[in-house]
Amino acid sequence: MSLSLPLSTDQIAAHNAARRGALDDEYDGLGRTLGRRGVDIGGVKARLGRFSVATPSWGSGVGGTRFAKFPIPGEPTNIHEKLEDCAVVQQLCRMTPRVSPHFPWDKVDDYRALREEAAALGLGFDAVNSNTFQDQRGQAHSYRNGSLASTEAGARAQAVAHNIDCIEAGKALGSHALTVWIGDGSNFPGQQDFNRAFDRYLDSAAQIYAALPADWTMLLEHKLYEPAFYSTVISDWGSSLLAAQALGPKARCLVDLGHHAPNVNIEQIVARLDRAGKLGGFHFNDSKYGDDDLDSGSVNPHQLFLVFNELVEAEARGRGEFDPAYMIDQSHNVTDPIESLLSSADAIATAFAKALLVDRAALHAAQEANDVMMAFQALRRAYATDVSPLVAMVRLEAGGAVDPLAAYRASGWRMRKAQERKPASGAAGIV
Ligand SMILES: [Mn+2]
Repeated sequence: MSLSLPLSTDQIAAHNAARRGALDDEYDGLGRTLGRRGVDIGGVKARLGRFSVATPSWGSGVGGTRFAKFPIPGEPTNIHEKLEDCAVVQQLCRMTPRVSPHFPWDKVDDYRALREEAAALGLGFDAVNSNTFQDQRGQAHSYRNGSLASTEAGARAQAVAHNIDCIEAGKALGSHALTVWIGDGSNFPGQQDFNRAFDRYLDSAAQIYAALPADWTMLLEHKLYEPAFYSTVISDWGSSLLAAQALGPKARCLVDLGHHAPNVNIEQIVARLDRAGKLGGFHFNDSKYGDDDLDSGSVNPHQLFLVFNELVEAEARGRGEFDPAYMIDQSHNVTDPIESLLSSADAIATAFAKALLVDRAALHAAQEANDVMMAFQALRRAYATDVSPLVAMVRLEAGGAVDPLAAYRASGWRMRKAQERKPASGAAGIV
């Protein structure tokens, strides 16, 4: 299969050549700083170079709020154009080699052909996502009263069948995970029996679980509220963990950073789920008030760092095979989605790089000695380090751009696509 990357490699090479001298200088300076702390920058660079995060197919389109969506010229309107844009992101940052598709939005007739199309763009596929939170044209049963947890047997069976269809599509795409999020819940006290709804969910989820191939993971995504505003069936990590434990070893919990009550200690949830052997994956985004789906690290980069600090701890603890599915899950309402994905990939890599710099021995010794200030300083010193030359060097060595946003703007990609692609609709829709 010959690669057909979307952007000119000559243009990226020229972009990098103009920045190489300054980057080498800054990288060497950081290397000396870290060397004085006993940290080998080459080792950190190698570890960071193995890190990757999936992009969501829907994240390449302009999102919307419940009020409106404002499309931009040249935005993608189908899975083929979405793949092209995800390939632009990957070509520039070299950290997002897989796309996570969402069905039925990304439905095609021939998934093997789609897999080849993606491979030619330098992409593979990550977890497949089902959608039983909205009705599709022509379906027999409505999800108005819920899907996997509905009181209506027909709606439950239809939702189970859709998830099994997603697994089948995923097999052809080379995926190894199914992410299940349901909007089921209630808007009024008394509307729904909490436990009977949970039991119906477990019964439906078990039927999906039974259809999973041996090497697949079923990722259960919880969310506190919305669209149900009084109770949600899989509302928090506790319900998610109970469900994952009931279903079996292939079921794990997925943590979306925006799906918690305000001020919840998400990094502690990460540690607990890892301890239970049920940490399955992440949806990265950021928020100020609720499930805002803002760009990763844009509001609270320190929280992102603390989450990665727990992930590095978890990997070091080595509880079995540690390989969480990382994905960006954002809604880009007021930016060019490619720019937001590039900025987010950079923020995620930055948080991970800083977490790799934590002096674990000093941290653990301070914790054991109850030396509160030095334990805190072990984290603070890592967080305060400017790792941007390291992150840029990893990108450069992988074939990406030193400054992805500048290279993207110079490419004129969106303007070219505005000439070629048909306009997107302005229909609103939270995803
Ligand atoms: Mn999510």
